[in-house]
Amino acid sequence: MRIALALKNLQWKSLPVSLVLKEHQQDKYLQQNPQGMVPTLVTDKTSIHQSLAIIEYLEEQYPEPPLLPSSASNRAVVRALSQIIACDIHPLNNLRVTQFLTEDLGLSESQKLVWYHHWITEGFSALETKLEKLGSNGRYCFGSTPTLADICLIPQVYNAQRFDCPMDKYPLINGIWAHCMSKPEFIQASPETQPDHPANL
Ligand SMILES: N[C@@H](CCC(=O)N[C@@H](CS)C(=O)NCC(=O)O)C(=O)O
Repeated sequence: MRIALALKNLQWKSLPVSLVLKEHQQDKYLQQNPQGMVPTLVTDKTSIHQSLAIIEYLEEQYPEPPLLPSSASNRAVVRALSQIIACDIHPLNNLRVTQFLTEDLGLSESQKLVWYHHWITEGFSALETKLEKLGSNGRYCFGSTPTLADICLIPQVYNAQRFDCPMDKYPLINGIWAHCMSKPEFIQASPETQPDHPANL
């Protein structure tokens, strides 16, 4: 969501919700988002959760610069790349899932990492092959400008690096990461530049 807001050059205010302090599970936030997950976008007209829904809303409300291609078939390609990440990788490695593995099912930290790496490897391998087939230029997932797919990919690479996932088999994904992370919109959306990041408190 932060990357989309930055790419569209929109003004917004951060209201941090700490996952570490479990603020996302407290009544105040649950009233805003009963699912208890971040992010939530609150505007003067509406309150929206689910990142893909938020970004599609921003795309419709603020079409420039576009985050989806102009043809229906290419839009479907970009949405498919995005959903590999947002629907099939990220949910499996989310905090509540990994906490369930360790706290409820009794897995060790190293077993949790095996799980984490497995789903990243599976998803990124498929994504890398798909990018190859699409003729990705290794700068963005699709075409020559950032799209919804890059917006989904960059935070997932960040997570993979954070959990020491082997990344050497994905030259295109690594190239896209390096290129996007040289852009101010991606840098200003990164966790390290947020006001509630531990380094900034
Ligand atoms: N499908 C949701 C997932 C949101 C999500 O997983 N948010 C994470 C942080 S990146 C979260 O709130 N996790 C809390 C938890 O797992 O308990 C979306 O795309 O917005």
